[in-house]
Amino acid sequence: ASPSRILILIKPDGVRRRLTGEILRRIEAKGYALTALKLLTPTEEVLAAHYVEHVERPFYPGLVEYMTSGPVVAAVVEGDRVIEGCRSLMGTTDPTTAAPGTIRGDLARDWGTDAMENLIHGSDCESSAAREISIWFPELG
Ligand code: YYY
Ligand code: MG
Repeated sequence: ASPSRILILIKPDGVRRRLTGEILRRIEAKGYALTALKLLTPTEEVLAAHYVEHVERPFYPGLVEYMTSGPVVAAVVEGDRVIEGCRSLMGTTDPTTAAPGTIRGDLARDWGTDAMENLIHGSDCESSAAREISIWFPELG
């Protein structure tokens, strides 16, 4: 298969807890390539575009507070079936029950905050990857 791309975010808890290197190490160790990388604190406008499917959900205000609480690392990662591969590396959304061996399962837990602090975002399909890459890396367009 031809290589595909995914938008990865290391969320503010990951940067704050000095897990950026560990998370990128796991992605690179799997054989995927970083093709773009930056550190920034997201605006509410960027998050509303990124989480367009969630803006009306009850957890959205807490999600915005969490995601704007500090810098995130945004990356474009490339490789064969990289979306399936990275989603598998990440583990399920809820860090408490994410499988051991996954990024969320090994490194995250429920901290009792309003937001689900689960360390990492990865696009869930090719169309959302393309949409999210254009939001976080407009200069690549
Ligand atoms: O793709 P993924 O991050 O695993 O989960 P999504 O269902 O797309 O939700 C995005 C984001 O929203 C999730 O990482 C945490 C937060 N969230 C939440 O706080 N509470 C929920 N019930 C569902 C999602
Ligand atoms: Mg998602």
